[in-house]
Amino acid sequence: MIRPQTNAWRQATDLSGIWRIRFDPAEVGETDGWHHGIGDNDTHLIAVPGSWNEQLSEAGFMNYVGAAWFETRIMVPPADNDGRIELRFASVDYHARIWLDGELIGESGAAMLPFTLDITDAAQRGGGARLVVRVTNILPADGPTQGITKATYAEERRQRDEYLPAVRFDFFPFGGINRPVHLVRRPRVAIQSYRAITTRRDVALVVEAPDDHTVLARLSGHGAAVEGRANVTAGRATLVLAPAEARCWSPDDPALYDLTIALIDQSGATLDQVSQRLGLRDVCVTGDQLLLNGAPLVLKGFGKHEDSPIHGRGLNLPQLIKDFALLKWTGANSVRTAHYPYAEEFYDMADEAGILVIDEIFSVNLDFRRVNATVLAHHKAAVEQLIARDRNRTCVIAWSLANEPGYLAEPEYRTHSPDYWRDLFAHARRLDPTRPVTHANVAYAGNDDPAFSEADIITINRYHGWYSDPAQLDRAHAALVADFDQLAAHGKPIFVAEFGADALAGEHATHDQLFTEEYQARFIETYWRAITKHPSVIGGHVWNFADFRTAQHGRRVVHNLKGVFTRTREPKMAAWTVKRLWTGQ
Ligand code: GCB
Repeated sequence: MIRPQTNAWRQATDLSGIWRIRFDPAEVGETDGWHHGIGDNDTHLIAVPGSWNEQLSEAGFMNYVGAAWFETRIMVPPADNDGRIELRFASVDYHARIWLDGELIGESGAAMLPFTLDITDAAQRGGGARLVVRVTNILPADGPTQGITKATYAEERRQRDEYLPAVRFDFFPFGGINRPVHLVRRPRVAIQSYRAITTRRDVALVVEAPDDHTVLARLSGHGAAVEGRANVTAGRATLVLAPAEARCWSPDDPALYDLTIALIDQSGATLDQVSQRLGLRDVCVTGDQLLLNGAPLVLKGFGKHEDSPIHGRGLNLPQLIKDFALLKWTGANSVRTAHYPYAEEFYDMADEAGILVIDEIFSVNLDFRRVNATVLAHHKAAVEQLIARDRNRTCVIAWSLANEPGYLAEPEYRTHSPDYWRDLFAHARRLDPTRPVTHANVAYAGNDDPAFSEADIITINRYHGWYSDPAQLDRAHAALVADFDQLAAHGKPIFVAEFGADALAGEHATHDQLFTEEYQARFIETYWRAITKHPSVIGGHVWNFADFRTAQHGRRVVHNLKGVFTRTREPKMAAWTVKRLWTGQ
């Protein structure tokens, strides 16, 4: 998959701006012909990208889960025989159907992932066109994150109608066009895709393009410029670029090179060119260690969310810059994209800043009473799309295929999941043999979680001292060490992907008291002591980087308050604690 980019051969026009939206709770839009235009009644202005919830809370849409129709006008460039025109949506949450001048041009349920529609033949060239997108934030029951319906409430051990909106996860189901939309013009004869596999010394490229052309690739930076050339046969060209004195990429020295790949015809003319920034590094698991460039890693960092005031889950570039500054300030070297693929700009920043990324698919709390072949097929498709999008990312060091499956400790998890994991992990490894694959285990699924036998890293989320043994840190420490000792029998690296305590900024106590800043700080320090002492544990991620909005229910005070920063990014005491633990200052 090639990202929208602008150069002499490709043009990407960002369609971000103020669009119009019309909500459709009764789902009459299609029969009433809204795809020809959403009309003037009951419409609102809305920023794209952005979630509708907080933008339009005064109009009553804070908790809206359902269909909504977006409309804008686009300018389609004049016809040219050498070009294709595409619309590229970086993510529409969670499902989209798209019409151009009343004609259906496509749909996608790829939640939190991009999709592209070729509109070369559909669009009237050289004029304005009406773009209408029907979005719904209802999750289907058979996706890798299963949606919830009234019908399934009864089966849940928890009363899901305690939640507004009803969700099966602990974050807010923000709806909307949450990432940019681009109108892309690319050459008709073009580079289709490429794979860049790096070591510490070189990059091996596999470029997919039409036969009888030549691929010319160039890697430059840090005083080096190397070129390679290969002919395309059977749809691919392969070559290796090796700078004479390669400089490795790492969190301490995130040295990136500029990679450009050009497609040349037999007369020597350049038909297409794509580029990206790329670092030279390798990553692997050996015994119970995770190695970056041959040296054992200690992962220090956070689970995050894409969440900010007013934007919701919508791309918020100033906050992205701020978040990376705060990550560096704490001394973090890594992040897990809990619990879904993030915007591509996040990975740009991680590549530049030297933040290692555990890239997670959108699969939360998979309930194995309702897992079937269709769920598995959708899960595999999502893994495929994630890897297609992010496989050339230097920062991505591992794939996480699920967060907390078997969360209800349902007996079906033991019986049905082994085959499911075998199939899913093998699928991910086939698509990318170069990175470790893991999943985040919940305590209810046990230290003998069936997924562990497939995983390269034993990843766990633990809340001893919070959801169990509240305010008892000695017991929490003992329980965590007992987990580590049991898990070490797998003979693989152990990683604590979540540990944390809620703190309401400004709440204090001299004794251990839940929800105080002191307790959150002491909780993190206690866990960190155990994490750094155990030889098989390769690090931990505090849950969470910042407070984030959740559905409303009795156990959350507006937000999940486990952030070491507030939702508006002020530090709590715990932020200073992690800074001291991770930087020694
Ligand atoms: C978890 C989940 C995460 C929740 C967190 C919590 O285990 O993976 O999504 O937000 O616990 O705070 O309860």
